[in-house]
Formats: sequence, C-alpha cells, structure tokens
Amino acid sequence: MIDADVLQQSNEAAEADLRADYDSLGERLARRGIDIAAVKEKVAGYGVAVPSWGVGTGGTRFARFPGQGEPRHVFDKLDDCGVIHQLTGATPRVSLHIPWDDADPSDLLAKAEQTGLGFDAMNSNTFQDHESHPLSYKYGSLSHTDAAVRRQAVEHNLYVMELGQKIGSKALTVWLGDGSNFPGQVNMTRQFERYLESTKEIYKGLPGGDWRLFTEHKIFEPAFYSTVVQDWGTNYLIAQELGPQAQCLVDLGHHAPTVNIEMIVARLIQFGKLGGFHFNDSKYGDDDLDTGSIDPYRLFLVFNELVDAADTPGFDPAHMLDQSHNVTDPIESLMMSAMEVQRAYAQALLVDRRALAGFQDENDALMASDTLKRAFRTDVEPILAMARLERGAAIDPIAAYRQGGYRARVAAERPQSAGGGGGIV
Ligand code: LRH
Ligand code: MN
Ligand code: MN
Repeated sequence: MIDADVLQQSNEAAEADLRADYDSLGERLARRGIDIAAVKEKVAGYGVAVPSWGVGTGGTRFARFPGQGEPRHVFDKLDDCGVIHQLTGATPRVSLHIPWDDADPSDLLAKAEQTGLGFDAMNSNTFQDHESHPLSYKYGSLSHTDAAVRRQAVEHNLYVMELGQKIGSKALTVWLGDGSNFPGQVNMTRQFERYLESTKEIYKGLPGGDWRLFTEHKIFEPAFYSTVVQDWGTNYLIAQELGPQAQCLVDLGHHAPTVNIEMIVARLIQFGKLGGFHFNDSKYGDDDLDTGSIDPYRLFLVFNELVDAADTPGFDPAHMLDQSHNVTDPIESLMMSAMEVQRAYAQALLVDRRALAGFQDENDALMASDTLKRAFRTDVEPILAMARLERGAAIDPIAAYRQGGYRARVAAERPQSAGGGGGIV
C-alpha cells in the first residue's frame, strides 16, 4: 500500500484548489438545476472491477517487454489491485482468470480481506492449453469436434464456478477463441450447435439462482476467418437459448471500428440481456488500450444509455475493466481507466433528460445532440476528486502513486520476469 503520510501530504498540497474548483462547479451546476452533492454521492457509490491480468505487462504476438516488479502470482496481483483501490476508491473488486489465478479459496479470501477487496465475475480460460488438462484446445474447446475436449472444457468451467462460489463471486464470464482460420475449415452451423450444447451444460451447473453466466463476443482473434461467438447478435441468441441467468458481456474493443456500441447496449438493455462490460478503448480491433484514451465521447454515450436505464427493475450490469498494458505502468493505466469510467458516469448524470426527451419528441436533432454535448463538455474532475478525498483516497492518484515509490519497493522483492517473443498472456 502507499504510505498514509505520503497520501496525506499529497492531498494537503491539492486540497485548497480542489475546494475552490468544487465550489465554483457547484455554482455553475446549480444554475442548471443540478445539485452537485447528489452527483458526487452517486459517483462515490460507483465501482468498476479490475482484471487481475491487467496488473501485469501484456504483450503482442511479437514480443513482451516486462516491466519492473511484475506480480508473480495472484497474491501479488491482489496487492497491486489494493493500491489501485486505495488511491482511486473506485475499484472495490477484482475479476479473476482461471487457471492464471488458481489458488486455495481460503488464501484468496484472506488476501482479499487484507487488501480490502472483493471478487467480481470469474473468467474461465479454454483458449490455451493447461498443464493439468490432457487434451489440447488447439482446434477449439466448447465447440470442438471431439466430445472429450468439449467435456474437459465444460468441466473447467464448472470448476471455475465452484471456486467462484467459495470466494463470493456471483458470475462466470466465458470467452472463447473457438472459430476457424480458413473458409471450409469448419461447418459453422454444426460448430455452433456443439457450442450451445456445451454451454447448456455449464448453465445447468450455475451454483444458484443469483448467479449469472456472461458470454462475451469478439469479432475475431485468435481465429481470423470465423469466430463462434463473433457479435452481439450471436451472443443474444446464446443468452436466449440458455435462459434468464444468461446475459451478454460487451467488451468495448471486440467490435469493428465503426460499430455503434451504445446502440448495442441499448438493445441488450431493452431485452434484459445486458450482463456487463469489459471497458477499454480501441482504434482498430481488440487493442485493449486504456479506457477513454481514444474515444471518450463513445464511453460517455455508453454511460448515457446506462443512466437512462438505471431505474429499470433488475437492471444490474457488471462493470469491469479489461486492458493490456505494454508501454505504461499497469497500475497507473488501471487507475486512469477507473477514473475515466467514473468521469463518463458523472457526465452522463448531468444530461438534462427531460429536455432531451422534449427535443427528441420535436425532432430537434441539433438541440438533442447539444444536450448530450453540454453534459460531456462539463469538466467533472472536481466531483471525482472530492469523492476520492472524502473517502480517504487520493485527489491525484497518479501523483500520490509516484510519490509513494510502490513500484520500486515491489521491484526489490519481485524478480524481473522474462521478456521475449510472442504470446499475449
Ligand atoms: C479476449 C478477452 C477476454 C479474455 C481476456 C483476457 O480478448 O477480452 O475477456 O478473458 O481478453
Ligand atoms: Mn474481455
Ligand atoms: Mn479482448
């Protein structure tokens, strides 16, 4: 963790300016009929989960350049996640990936308690071979032509849910690399039938009525010609086939560059099938860039849909980050992203929804668009920073983190990990 004195000094240096900025913003929002304290309350209550795999350095097919003090195992990862939450106050939960984070559930719970964290959705991994799995996933997993491979993949998912149940998780996210690289390589219909059959087995194994199964679509990669769960339409079909506890997970980077993601979000909300998000940003494909780093307006438009639907009964999507960091300190990137997600939420809370509905009814496209822009243009940083200060987090998390020397400290304990070529995970 960051030393309490360092955090306090960092906050003291910035507090007077923050209070002045907050008061000034409060006055300006009051003129628009908005109570700044009410917005701050909602922002303070907001949390986004951190992906355990995000605290390590990622990599590409070409190379991985490890950073200093990379986590050695899930317990180091939880330490790093604890720092992110300490400084931002916005990331109370961690999403684990199995087998990468496999460990004794009581040890996981003890570490979670020590770091002040809980667990969000569990992720299963049948997109790479496991040491303890005799059969290979080279040609697929849940949709494999061989029933024995499918069974092995189903069993893995059942195991992940069992582990999740022991550590207080309430959801399983399934993302697959299954697909094909060449036209004709697979019968796309038969492959999807096999996928559904396997996924129904997983659905039957959900530990309780309060558990949800999230299926995650992705347009391509690692399969480059076809992917079994390639888009939200297929994802919706799966959720419909499986039943009410199955919902769709939207990873923002898993769409073609021009796709209207906020509209996908609206459609899934309308039909009760929005399970959750993997927030990140992208310019070309599954870039896994920091959230809001390329198109913050799109992130805001997604949150505009979420705020619009907030009063829908039973509406409770999971909010998680999913990023890969190659040139930044992962802790800094994840803190930035958590704050960007909060910012988009705060801006969406500022939308004058009554005015917007009026402009929509009157077909006043210009004013409708400007109503959204007006909220988006508002610098809500004082609201976010005040929410952080009031909960004992950092006014400026990046500055406090750099002053705290955490990375150098863990680098002294954690051996330098190997770099080298290839392999994203
Ligand atoms: C696939 C994905 C999925 C995986 C994670 C490591 O691209 O987005 O969520 O579990 O990356
Ligand atoms: Mn994802
Ligand atoms: Mn991805």
